[in-house]
Amino acid sequence: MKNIDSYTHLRGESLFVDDIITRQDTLYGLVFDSPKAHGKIISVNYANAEAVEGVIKIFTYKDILGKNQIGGIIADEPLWAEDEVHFWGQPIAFIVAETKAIAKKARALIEIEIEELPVITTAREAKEKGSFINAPRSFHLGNTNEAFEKCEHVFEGKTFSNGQEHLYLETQGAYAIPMENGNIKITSSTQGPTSVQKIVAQVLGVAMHKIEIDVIRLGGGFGGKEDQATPWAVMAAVAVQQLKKPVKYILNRHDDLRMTGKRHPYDSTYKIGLDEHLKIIAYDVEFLQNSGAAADLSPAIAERTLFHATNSYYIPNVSSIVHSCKTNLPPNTAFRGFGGPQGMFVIESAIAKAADALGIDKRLIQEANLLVENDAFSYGQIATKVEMENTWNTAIKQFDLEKLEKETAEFNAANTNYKKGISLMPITFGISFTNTPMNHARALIHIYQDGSVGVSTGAVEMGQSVNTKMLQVASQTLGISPDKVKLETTNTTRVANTSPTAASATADLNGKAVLKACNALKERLKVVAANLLDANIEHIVFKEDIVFATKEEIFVSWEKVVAAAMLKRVALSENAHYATPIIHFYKTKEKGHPFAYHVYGTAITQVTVDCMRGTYEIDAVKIVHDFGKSMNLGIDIGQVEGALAQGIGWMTMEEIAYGKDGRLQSNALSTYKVPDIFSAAKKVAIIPLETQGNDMAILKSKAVGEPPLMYGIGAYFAIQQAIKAFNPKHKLQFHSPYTPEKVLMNLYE
Ligand code: MTE
Ligand code: LUZ
Ligand code: MOS
Repeated sequence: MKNIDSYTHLRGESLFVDDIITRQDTLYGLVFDSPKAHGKIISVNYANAEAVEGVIKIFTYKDILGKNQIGGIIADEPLWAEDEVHFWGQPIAFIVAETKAIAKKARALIEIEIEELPVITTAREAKEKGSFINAPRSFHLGNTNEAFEKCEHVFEGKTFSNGQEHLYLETQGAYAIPMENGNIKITSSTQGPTSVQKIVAQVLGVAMHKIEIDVIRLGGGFGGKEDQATPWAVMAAVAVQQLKKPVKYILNRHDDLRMTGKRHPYDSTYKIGLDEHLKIIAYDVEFLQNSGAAADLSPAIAERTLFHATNSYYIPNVSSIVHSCKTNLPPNTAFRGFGGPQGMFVIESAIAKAADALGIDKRLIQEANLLVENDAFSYGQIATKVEMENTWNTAIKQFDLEKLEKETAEFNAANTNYKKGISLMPITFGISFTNTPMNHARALIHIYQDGSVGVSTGAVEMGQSVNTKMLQVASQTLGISPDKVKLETTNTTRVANTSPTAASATADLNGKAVLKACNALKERLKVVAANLLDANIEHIVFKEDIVFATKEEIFVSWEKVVAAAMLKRVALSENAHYATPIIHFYKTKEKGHPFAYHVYGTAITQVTVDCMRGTYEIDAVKIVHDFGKSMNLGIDIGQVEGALAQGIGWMTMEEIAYGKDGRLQSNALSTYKVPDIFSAAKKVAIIPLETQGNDMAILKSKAVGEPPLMYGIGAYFAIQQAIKAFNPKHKLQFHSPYTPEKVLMNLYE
């Protein structure tokens, strides 16, 4: 089944926030943000801006009737700066005008005087100065101190992985309209409708029920709209509360790039110990997360870094610590993988360093340590239904790694100016929000009296096709054709108290709620059908728009059963709740069973480096991925391909640059390069691993949104291999992204 949005997407008919009908009296908002990264606000002069014809009002923190506070996990972030600014791009005021052009003109006329304070842009510097968001977290397994003593080989090193811009096609934005009695309805481009509702209520000083959030779909989120879609909706709502007129605010690309946070850069230090059989006995790692100027989701992201610090390997002695370092950058935020990729880059670097020092293939160390059944993770969960070796061995066999390696060696022997590299990248990714209480969802299903069905859930469609999956669950469970089912918008008045669409768990959580609701409806309809067909309830089957009494060859149409149910006054609506069973986590011990299950996979990446220029091509990425029993292979393969491209971009070309003054230098698409069709892998082959699937996953079809991003890490190590082939004296560096400039330096140093 195709993505149900593909028809309207291709015709340009799909609706996003900026496409919905605006009321005639709509006003337009625009943020005035800090032109300095850190300082005391001495004065702001709004007089000239206010004098522009068509400017209605300029809002500042003084206009807030509730709390000037939007922090989700920690209350450390004002909506609008008060006396101090902490990052370049921090919102200070909100201009509301008759048109966008007027607001823009007014913004240029605001004068601000800031007494500058020292600016911190790197995590290392923040740590030296003791600037943190919160206390560090650490996980421990076994005893690393004792274990290192016994190791045959011990290696230490440092790594750096840079941030990443989400670059959702649809920029951030919201449209707020006044309803009666001070109620406000907001159409928002958010992954978290409930967070928007909650924070709007808090800032306005009103009850949550006065605020309705509606989400049609997002033009991409990638984590960038899990928390950071909120401020714009709140600002529009503050203006609506006081002006009683609709207010729209859609950020332009420059403003969005400058003001929003990105993937967290990490500075890390590791120590790895191996025995004579290449078994990793001990691993010690310190992560310095560059959190930016406020907590945002950083504490949760830091936690996931620890969960994935050992990637797909069993290591009996682990000691890991993460510091969320407070810097003067925009608060960094969720991004596909949520800290997991940053953790995995370090262990892969440690293994590469060890292999290089020992003069062996990295693959041998990887292979000797792959996770197997009943191995313990450092956080206490015991790995079960492990498919790690299965994906690894299948990839090696199906893609004939031996032949690929032979071809690479032959090519490198025959060419001086071009070198090829090859790498293997295993992934193991935990599915569930690491914060256990977030793992629940609801669905509300209406069967209308003509037999058509409307499905509402807490899931937000952002291109990942979750709506299509929800539709499949409903149509399969009710035994009706897909065109009888409609997916409604995501709305807080229909489905309340939702977790954000995140953690790759949306289809599982919301899908299980849809399944439950449909089964409950079916049970009621079975009684009606049994009555109509004069048959036994146990024999009633719903299939292809017909309700059968099996064995008896007696049947009636779905529509007739629904119509009969209506006459018999049977409830045709159902609201179901699903909460993931089993999972738990004890924060005081840092142990538990946080994940419903893990997703596994292996990627083989082949690259060719042009050793004159430092440029490179990704020749092929060959993947064996554990989809469980995929409910929609077209969609799931699309997710793998997209995540892979995004992961390769993060590792190779996307270079976020801030000046020492904290100003974003890569502030446009001319200075920030994302993968395009020319830099995409020339070939991508994806083999679904054959398994029985997992019952914790919706219809046994495993979560797929984030895990494949980490296949992109393989590109870094394949490029490194090619460099090494050209320059055997090269001292390996673990500093991503591997831009052509860096590759060139590495080839000749
Ligand atoms: N795919 C598209 N096309 N657009 C997106 O914004 N977000 C990713 C992933 N795939 C995203 C995407 C992220 S960060 C997550 S967490 C998951 O989708 C969320 O959706 P799911 O839980 O339904 O997988
Ligand atoms: N968001 C979140 C996430 O709040 N908790 C998580 O564990 C998570 N994991 C991945 C992506 N987003
Ligand atoms: Mo995804 S980073 O969980 O939005």
